[in-house]
Formats: sequence, C-alpha cells, structure tokens
Amino acid sequence: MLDEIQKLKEEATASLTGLRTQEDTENFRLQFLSRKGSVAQLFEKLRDVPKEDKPAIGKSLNELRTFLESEFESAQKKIAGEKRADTGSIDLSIPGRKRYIGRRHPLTKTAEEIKRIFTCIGFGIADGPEIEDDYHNFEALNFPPDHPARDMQDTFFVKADAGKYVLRTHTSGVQIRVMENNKPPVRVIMPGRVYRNEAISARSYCLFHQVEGLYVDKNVSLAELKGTVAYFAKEFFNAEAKLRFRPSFFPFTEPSAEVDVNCFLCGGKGCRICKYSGWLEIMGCGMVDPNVFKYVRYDPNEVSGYAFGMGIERLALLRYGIDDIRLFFENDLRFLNQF
Ligand code: 2U9
Repeated sequence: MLDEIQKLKEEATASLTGLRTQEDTENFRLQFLSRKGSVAQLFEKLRDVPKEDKPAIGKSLNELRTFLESEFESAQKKIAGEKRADTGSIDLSIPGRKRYIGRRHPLTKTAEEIKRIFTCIGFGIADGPEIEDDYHNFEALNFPPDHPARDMQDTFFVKADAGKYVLRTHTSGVQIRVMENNKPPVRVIMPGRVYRNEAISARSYCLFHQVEGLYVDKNVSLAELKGTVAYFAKEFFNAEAKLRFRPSFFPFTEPSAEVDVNCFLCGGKGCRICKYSGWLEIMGCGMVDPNVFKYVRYDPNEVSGYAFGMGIERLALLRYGIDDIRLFFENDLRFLNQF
C-alpha cells in the first residue's frame, strides 16, 4: 500500500507539471482529488489494511492528499493569472492613473507669507469672531453713529438681532479685544475674513481677507510705522521697493495714510497693472486715534501706537498679476493649478 501511495504521488506530480489550461486542471481534479478519484480510492482500500498498519498508512495517505491539494491550488492560481493577462481583461499597457497633488490656495500662500514677514520681527497673531457686535466693529473704533459704513448698503447685519450684530467689516474688532484683555505693550497682526455689502465685480467681492496690525507701547512714533511698512514692502515685493505715503482719513487713526509701492512690473514707467501711474496702493495705516485708547482704558498720555491694514486679495492680485478678484472664490482648478 505504501508503494501504491508513492507511485500515485509520482504520477500526480508528473501530471501537475503538464497542466496548461483550466480544462487540464479540471481533469486533474477529477482524476486524483474528486470523490471517486485515485486518492479517494486509496482511502477506500485503507479499510482492508491490517489494524496495526493503519496508522502509518493513514498518515501517509493524509500527507499525500494535503500535498496534492496544495500543489493543485497553486497550479490553478498560476493558470488563472496567466489567462487574465492573455485575454486582455487587464491591459498592462494602460498608463498609470496620475495622482492629483493638492496645493495651497493663492490667498493662503499670500497670507502665510505676510504672517511670516511680521512674526519675524516680533508680531504675534490674534484671532476673533466673524460675527461682531456693533461696539467692537464700529463704536470702539471711533466710528460716529451716522458713519456711512454703518449703513445697510455697506454692511451685512445679522437679522436675528438687527442693528446689534454685523458680519465684521474689518478685523479691527479683534485689536479692540486684544487691548481690552492685555496691558501694553501690544504687538499683533490679525489675519481674517471680512464682509462688505458691495456689488460684486472684478474689483470687489462680498467677502475678502485682511491682515491688520497694531503696535502700542510708550513712545511709538510715526517713524517706526514707516520703518515697519518699508520692511514689509521690501520683503513682500522686492528689496528695491520705493514707498509713497499719501495723507488719508480713517476714523480709528490720526494721522492716517495710504501707502503706495513703485510698480514692480514696469519699474515706475507705467503699465496695465499700475494703471499707467507707476504706483500700486498696498495698504492703509496711521497712528491709533487717542479716542480708541479711551474705549479700551489705555491712557493716551502714557501710550501711543500705530496700526495698518491690507487686503490679502489685493496683494495676491498684484503679486500674481491677476485682474479679477472673483477667480479666488470660484475654485476653478484650471486657475488654482497655476499656483
Ligand atoms: C485699531 C486701531 C486702528 C487698522 C487700519 C487701515 C488703516 C486700512 C484698509 C486696507 C485695505 C482696509 O482691506 S482694506 O479695504 N485698511 O486702510 N486699517 S489703519 O487700524 C486700526 C485697527 C484697529 C484698534
């Protein structure tokens, strides 16, 4: 019986090496491993084996069956794999799928660059609510009660509490909160989203992003404001940037100015981006109005400060030479993939 087992093993092994098609494998299964196959027939014969030989022969038979089943399974898998490749159900010549690599939004990149520039010279970063109360958005910033910015035409009011809460029109309310909660010196920037009730066009959108800055301490001077703004312009635009401060007016600063940088595209000769003026407006700034200090219980005789504000969209438009602010909000991948 042991000889028969050995013979069957050799026969089956030889047969396994010749399997090529699925039909071959099925024939092999029928011949050796089915209920009436050669292995099963040997198990039948086990009944007639003398009792004392049964354990050894039974063990040998079991080993043969396990061996053939495992070899059969491998042969089956190999043939199935070859078939799939042959028949074209997997086309190995198709180029791989390109992985889409995400990237940062141009506004995020611009905001991160502005934050880097100011944190390098000791400014902290503050954050506050987008739904702001009238006090922090207007009153404490020295806006008179009849100021046009308080009008429905310019500001989004939150309906549930008409008149009391607004979608913040600037991040300045955060500076008020910072001063309410901290003693001077204060040196922070406030990046964030702001809202204005304006007609949507290539130049303006109902929401945009600002970075405002505030420095309050003893003896802070206009010269320090100019130095900080010049440092920013040289870092953000180029080291040769020339600046122009034009007198302006804001309720929260006195004196106030708007800042222009010489056009980095045409070098001041005049081009489409600078509207042929040679200058690009980049921000507003000024010395904090003493009235604002009174609202936060700082003594205007003890401290002074400067503040500035810039629109992130405007700086990104200038930096990347884009002419429509709406592109930043449409999330068209053909636009975003260029950054
Ligand atoms: C406090 C005191 C003063 C922030 C300032 C500007 C000038 C300014 C505009 C730039 C373009 C807004 O985004 S924009 O439309 N901002 O010109 N902002 S000074 O002054 C402050 C803020 C807070 C307590």
